[in-house]
Amino acid sequence: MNKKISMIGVPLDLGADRRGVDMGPSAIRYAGVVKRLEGLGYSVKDLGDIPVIRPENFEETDNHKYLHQVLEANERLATKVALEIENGRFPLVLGGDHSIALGTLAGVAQTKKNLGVIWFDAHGDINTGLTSPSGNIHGMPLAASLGIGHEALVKIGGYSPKIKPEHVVIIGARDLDLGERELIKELGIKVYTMHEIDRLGMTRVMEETIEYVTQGTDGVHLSLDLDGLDPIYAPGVGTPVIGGISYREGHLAMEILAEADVLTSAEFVEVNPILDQQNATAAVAVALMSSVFGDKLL
Ligand code: NNH
Ligand code: MN
Ligand code: MN
Ligand code: MN
Repeated sequence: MNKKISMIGVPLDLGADRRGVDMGPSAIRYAGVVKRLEGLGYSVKDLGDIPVIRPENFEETDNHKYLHQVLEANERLATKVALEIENGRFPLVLGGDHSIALGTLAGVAQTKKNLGVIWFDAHGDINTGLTSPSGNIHGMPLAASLGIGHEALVKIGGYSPKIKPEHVVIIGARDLDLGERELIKELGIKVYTMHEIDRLGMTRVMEETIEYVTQGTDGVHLSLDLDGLDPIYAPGVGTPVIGGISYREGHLAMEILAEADVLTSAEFVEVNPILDQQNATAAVAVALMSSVFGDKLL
């Protein structure tokens, strides 16, 4: 693994239309992310937060809430991520709601034309304005990154698509909207729902996932939504879904990923400390990061 990490916070909650997740980057820093990664031998440069413009009033464009603000923050994020990669550093992005994957992927895929993506989430985030039940853009970043959806979202960073369906794996899904199920089937995207995780076990799921996302790819991005974990372990998320990945299964997944040594970028999103006690979910995020960056436990 690249030993030079550039950490970028994105205090955006407009993609989830819910206050509190904008404090995710602070909560994760407060939980001690820098010390933890330095303790593992990394040099961590904290680049601070991307500025987010907060509108005075509610805004919506064709079933996309706060489209302009989400676009603006993600354009800035894309530029920053691309620059850090150019400088030979590993981008670690802290959310913020999951719409920030738009900017992260737009930055990463500028140099990685065949990027593998592991989407760890209770949800598919593969809605468009036409299928979204909420109009929340955090439910759309996977579709837009594949080149599907609102023109402006699809074109973040000035190009499209960022990724290809055959390079994506979704892990932990248990709340997929109707339009998402249809698109997943149409595109043939590989999904390990909770059913497959129960059935196969996390070890096999991760071994297959790693094999899959490294076929014909030039890098692997981890997009980890904390709501992939069960709300017992990660209660501080805006859209908790019962029946999720356990604390140890989550760690096992990260440890297997660390061992495979394939990641080239990562983001941890949807931490909402307002909905939390004792900053528990940010602490879980930091613990998972520690595992994925190679903490051996012994
Ligand atoms: N699928 C729902 C929607 O699009 C919920 C998305 N919420 C998330 N996604 N937290 O990860 O509105
Ligand atoms: Mn998500
Ligand atoms: Mn989710
Ligand atoms: Mn739903």
